[in-house]
Amino acid sequence: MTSTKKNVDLQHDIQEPTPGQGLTTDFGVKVSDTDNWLKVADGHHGGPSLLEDQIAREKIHRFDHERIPERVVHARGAGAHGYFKAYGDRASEYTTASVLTDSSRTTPVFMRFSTVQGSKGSADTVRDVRGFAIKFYTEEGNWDLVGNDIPVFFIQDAMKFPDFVHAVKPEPDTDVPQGQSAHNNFWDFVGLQPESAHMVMWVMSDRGIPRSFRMMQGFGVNTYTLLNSKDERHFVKFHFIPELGVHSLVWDEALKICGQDPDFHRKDLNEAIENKAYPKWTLAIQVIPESKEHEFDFDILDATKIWPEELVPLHDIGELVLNRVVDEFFPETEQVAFCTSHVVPGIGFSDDPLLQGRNFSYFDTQVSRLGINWEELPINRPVCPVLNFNRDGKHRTRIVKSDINYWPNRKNIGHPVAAADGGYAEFAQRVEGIKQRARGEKFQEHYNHAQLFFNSLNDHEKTHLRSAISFELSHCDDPIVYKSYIGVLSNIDFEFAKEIAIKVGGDLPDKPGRPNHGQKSKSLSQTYYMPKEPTIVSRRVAILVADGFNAIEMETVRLALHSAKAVCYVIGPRRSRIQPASGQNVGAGVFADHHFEGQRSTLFDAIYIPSGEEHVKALARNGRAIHWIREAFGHCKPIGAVGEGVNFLREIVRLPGVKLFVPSHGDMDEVVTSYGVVTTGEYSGSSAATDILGFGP
Ligand code: HDE
Repeated sequence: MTSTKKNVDLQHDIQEPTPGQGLTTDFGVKVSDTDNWLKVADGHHGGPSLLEDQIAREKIHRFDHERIPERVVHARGAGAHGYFKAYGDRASEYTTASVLTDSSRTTPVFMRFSTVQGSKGSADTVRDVRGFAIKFYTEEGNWDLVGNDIPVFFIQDAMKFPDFVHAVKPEPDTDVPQGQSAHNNFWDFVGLQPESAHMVMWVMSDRGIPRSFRMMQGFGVNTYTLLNSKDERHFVKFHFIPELGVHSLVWDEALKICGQDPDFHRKDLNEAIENKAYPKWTLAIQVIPESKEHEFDFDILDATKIWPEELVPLHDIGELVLNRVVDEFFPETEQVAFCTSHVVPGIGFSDDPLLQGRNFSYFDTQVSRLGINWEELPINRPVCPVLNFNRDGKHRTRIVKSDINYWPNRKNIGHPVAAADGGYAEFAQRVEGIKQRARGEKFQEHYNHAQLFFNSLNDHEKTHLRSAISFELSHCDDPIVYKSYIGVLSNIDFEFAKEIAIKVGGDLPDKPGRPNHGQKSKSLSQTYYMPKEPTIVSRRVAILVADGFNAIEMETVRLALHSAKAVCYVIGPRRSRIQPASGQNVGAGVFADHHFEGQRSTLFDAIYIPSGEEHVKALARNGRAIHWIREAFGHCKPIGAVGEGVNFLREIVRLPGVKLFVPSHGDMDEVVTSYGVVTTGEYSGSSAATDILGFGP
């Protein structure tokens, strides 16, 4: 692990209790009894409790005040530490920000992923946008890039944010639903706000149910600006591309994992870091020189639009790596606080009306969550010197030894620094106009990019999109709501709108709204982001065994999986030793990590069934083991089997219309007899295993 300046800085605040170390009160006095309140012994019940007991009172007081308000949005989250490193000085043509241009630096980062709708205790795998917030602790101060895993947003103007959030959050009368946008108020709002059409398509696509935080793209979403040493300004969009590719769950899996392991994404992040499979992203930028600001048929400051890569290419400028899990959730992940307004010299804002509102909102919300001195908290404080005359306020911790707390002063302490010496300088932007409540002309167009996104999806992505929207609209019981949304959809794609109308019982639109322009952009389908080399690094493989399995073969396969950096778990009928096939050394048995009921196939990426006659007979008698395999097959996961394992696999996935798919090995029988088999529930529309087995799409 790289020891960054922030890791060193946090060392001062990290306390590591040693075994046998005794308890104290908050004021440092040793505690001799933390289990019994001080009482007047009456010989019967222990007697009345005394208010005098300052030790018990302190314990209860502290407990009573443990909670702080959860974030009004993005309440559910997980965080990790890491670093950012620029690739050479590729970005110096655009910016003076050393964090982006100085490859000799390792800039510490803290990153928090989140869901938007649900409260702090909601499940990880709900359909939602994921937050992708990064705090860069640069030498020039903190830079917070508070992004999402989707490149656009629901609204164009910050003034609509409270309406949007009220509409998507649980309804005010019942406080229902939790961790879901599948309800009347959300679809009512977005049906009446066509500016959200593009974003709704993204959230309903596979992007709304990522397999892992580590397999999501990240986007700054808003348009920022970069300022170079010649005082030239470029508009910029930030993109993070995951090394492992962009991958999603299927909806049936996501729904089940909500119950089977609501912390799936949090655990996945920690598991990967602890196994040293450090999550990694390439930072790429899209830049538009100021002179070209108006050359596009969309407004480049409109956060409901993307900048298609065909028009504005990406430049890779650095990499972001997460390599340390948090030591304690509350002081780090809960108290970390981001502000879009926190930028460093060389990075600036644009007139993007969403960004302008965000720049007000984040500081404000931190004051309500954490108090005015929130930037002094260890996780939030910069690694560079901080000096100013902001003083006092609740929970002030910094002590400044000086008789001066104002500017100007006779000692010249705290003087502003000129831009040439690293002071933050705003770009000298010429502004003139009429004060009015209005949006630009190109902000009025809402469907071109929604169509572009829809057209760019491949067939299975469209199938998933169709079933996601149908699921959500089926949860709306007010017909006005789903009828109105079908109207929005018919402006995106008429045929698609008709299919949804049939599914959810809405009125069929009689004529297309807007004709579909038919254009595509290749980078909008997530399959575009497959890693260059296929990899199973950090993928979870379940090895299903029962007594009598072939342990020697299993260990060979397990070793191979390990060396390819997959994470293997043995699943058996009980969480204890599982005996190997007769004739094999009993010591060669294996201790199961879980039993069949304790974990489900949904929590794994692949399954392997070793050979062994007795073991396969036992699996065949176990309904849950059969379900494991059928479910994994239905979710199109790779299933490897050898010897008797293959026959078993064949038996239980032999279904009318379902083909066993054997990647690259050709004829199955030949493969089966010589090597074993790897198969997946091939996805091919209505005859797919997913449909027949009832596990999707
Ligand atoms: Fe946020 N948003 N947001 N948001 N947002 C918050 O700040 C807000 C928007 C995003 O892990 C809040 O600290 C307004 C876009 C993330 O701590 C709050 C508007 C994007 C996080 C707030 C937006 C985001 C937040 C709540 C419209 C993607 C979690 C708690 C103008 C680029 C950060 C907090 C974390 C959190 C306001 C729109 C992403 C209330 C007013 C667009 C990832 O300040």
